[in-house]
Formats: sequence, structure tokens, C-alpha cells
Amino acid sequence: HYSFFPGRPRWPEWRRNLTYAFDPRNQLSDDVKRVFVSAFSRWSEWTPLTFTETSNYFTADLRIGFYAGDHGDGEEFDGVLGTLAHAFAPPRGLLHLDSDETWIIDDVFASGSSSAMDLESVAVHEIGHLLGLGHSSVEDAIMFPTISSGVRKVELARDDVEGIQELY
Ligand code: TQI
Ligand code: ZN
Ligand code: ZN
Repeated sequence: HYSFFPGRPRWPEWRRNLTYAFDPRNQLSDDVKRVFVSAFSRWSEWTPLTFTETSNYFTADLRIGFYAGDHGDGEEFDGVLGTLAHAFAPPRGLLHLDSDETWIIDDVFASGSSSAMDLESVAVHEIGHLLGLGHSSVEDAIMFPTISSGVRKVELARDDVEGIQELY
């Protein structure tokens, strides 16, 4: 079953058209940006929320970046595997990914590394946190707190949909 963060934080009614931006220092490819378009659309399909990319990183509601090790928010990354990414509950809007991971952006590269992680799978999970979902005890749920390397799990389960619809 789904859960929320303590105090049930969520984006308020007047902030339902959310903007997102990528840290300009990362110089991300269009392929990476397309993964996020897809990941966001999986949540907007079931909620009144919309997600639009903006080039202004500083004014965006949601800020996405790839960093290694200690990157200044007190939650440091740990190299390959272990922590892959983290996101903060509303209204902070930060989604960080560990740049030391081998990220699978495109199925073509999926067989390359035994520790590669599917970027969209992790992005869909972290966006759930950005919107206010905690972890779920349902194994098929996107918000279940385990994923294996190389596995692609991007479809919201009924449990994820019920959780997000209770919040929005
Ligand atoms: N990062 C953890 C996560 O996103 C960070 C975390 C731990 C956390 N406890 C939390 C975030 C409580 C919010 C609330 O769950 S992770 C998975 C999963 C991670 C884990 O790198 O371990 C995914 C990132 F669910 F598969 F285990 C993405 Cl999909
Ligand atoms: Zn961080
Ligand atoms: Zn999580």
C-alpha cells in the first residue's frame, strides 16, 4: 500500500502547472531530456498536474541534476550502486541523480554493464517522491523501495495511481 511523507505535503491547488529545469552545468543530451518527458507524462496522465520544461533553472518548480558524492544538500551520493538518486518532498522540488551510475537511457545500451540502471524507472520513482508519495509495500508499485540493475519498471501500478489520486 502507498504512503505519504509525514504531514502529507503536496503541491497546492494554485501550483498544479509545474515547470522543471535541468541543471545547466550538466549539459544533458536531448535523449536524457526525452526520458524525463516520458517519466513526467506517466504521472500527469492520472492527475490534474502538468509538467513543462523551462530553461530558467533558478525559477523552475522542479530542479533536476546529476551529481557525484557530496553535492551540497547534506545527502551525499556514494559511487556506483547504493544510492542511485533522491528527491525531496513538496515544496522543495529537487531531484538529484548519482552521476557515478551507469544510466541506461536507451534500450540499445541495456546489455552493456551489469550494474547499469534504467534512468526512466528511477526518474518515475523519484518524481513520485517530488509529488509527495512515500514508499509502497506493493511489489509491482513504482514506489516499492527496491529495483534491480538493468530492470525497466516504468508503468504506474494501480497502487501508485490510487496514492497519487488521493493526494491530487
Ligand atoms: N534512493 C532512495 C529512494 O529514492 C532515497 C530514499 C531512501 C528516500 N528513503 C527514502 C526517498 C524515503 C524518499 C523517502 O527511495 S535510491 C529506488 C527503488 C532509489 C531506490 O537511490 O535508493 C529507486 C532510487 F525504489 F527502486 F529502490 C530509485 Cl526506483
Ligand atoms: Zn542531492
Ligand atoms: Zn524511494
